[in-house]
Amino acid sequence: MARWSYPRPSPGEITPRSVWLGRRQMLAGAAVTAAGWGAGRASHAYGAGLHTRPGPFQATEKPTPLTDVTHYNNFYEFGLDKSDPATYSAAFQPRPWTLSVEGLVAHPRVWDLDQLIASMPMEERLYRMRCVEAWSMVIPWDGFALSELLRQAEPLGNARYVSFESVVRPDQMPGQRSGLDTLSWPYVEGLRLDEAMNPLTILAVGLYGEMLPNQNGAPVRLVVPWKYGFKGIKSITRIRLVADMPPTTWNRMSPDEYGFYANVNPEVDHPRWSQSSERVIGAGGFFGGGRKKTLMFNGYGEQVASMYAGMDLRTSY
Ligand SMILES: Nc1nc2c(c(=O)[nH]1)N[C@H]1C(S)=C(S)[C@@H](COP(=O)(O)O)O[C@H]1N2
Ligand SMILES: [Mo]
Repeated sequence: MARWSYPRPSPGEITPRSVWLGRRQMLAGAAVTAAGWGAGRASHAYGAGLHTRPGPFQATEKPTPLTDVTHYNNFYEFGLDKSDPATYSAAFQPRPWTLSVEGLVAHPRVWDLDQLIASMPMEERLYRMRCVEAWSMVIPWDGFALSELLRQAEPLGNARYVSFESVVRPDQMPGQRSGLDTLSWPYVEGLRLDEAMNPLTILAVGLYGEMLPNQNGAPVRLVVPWKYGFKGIKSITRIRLVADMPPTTWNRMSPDEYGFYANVNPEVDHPRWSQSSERVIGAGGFFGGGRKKTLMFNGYGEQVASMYAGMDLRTSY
């Protein structure tokens, strides 16, 4: 298991969000615009935004414009089209929120999310994100390492996997109402314990320095940048340490197409399309310029490849 810990910043070291967002805005050029911050903007946002400090693992690519990050989403609880989550998530209430950490741990606990956020070392991490549908974005997430939370819960010796569960609220999530039940609810996902403890794995509670918009998984979602996007389960209510490999939504729905591991791998095609390249959302549109080659482990091999040494990644896809 990874035993990684970064130094906790003293309060004086924490960069006010306005400062680093300013830096990010310079990097992103005109990417951050008021108009881009559209439907679903958190009405409950902290007045001053989220206080984070730049963490390790900053991608060098240009961040995807905020308007694309918040208007091209997969979140089946709000519909199937990429534009549905922005359109239909405004009534979702992400606060108050409890997140339970349970199962094979010495210290199970039901957290009030805001108390958890206040107690965690918050970071901003610019990550490359790659969807199984062969498109990609670069997103400045705000959050904390999942390992910090799991370490506090103290996994027991027989805990080998971590399972995650999304909220079920048909009254606020039109995609969960009968007749529209495209997936079985709740949406569930899982990681091996070492993957969950890897320093790249975070729970995100914001992006671009603001509270997570509803369509991006408010108020808390998983981000695992070397895996296809569907592993990044949104609106999480329950984290459970378990002994056996847990079921995952897309694997359950179509096991031939979506495996448990779901590592980004340009050499293993999806049965219905190639994974060798990706469409870069917000970069040059559909006509050239906006495509690039997909990298093994989404370019994070240095950090994660050793976890899969000796595994046949064609079988364990
Ligand atoms: N609960 C839940 N989580 C989910 C999904 C979903 O439908 N429901 N879609 C997944 C898929 S397929 C992707 S690509 C990412 C998209 O995250 P984004 O919209 O913030 O880019 O969320 C993932 N998490
Ligand atoms: Mo996806």
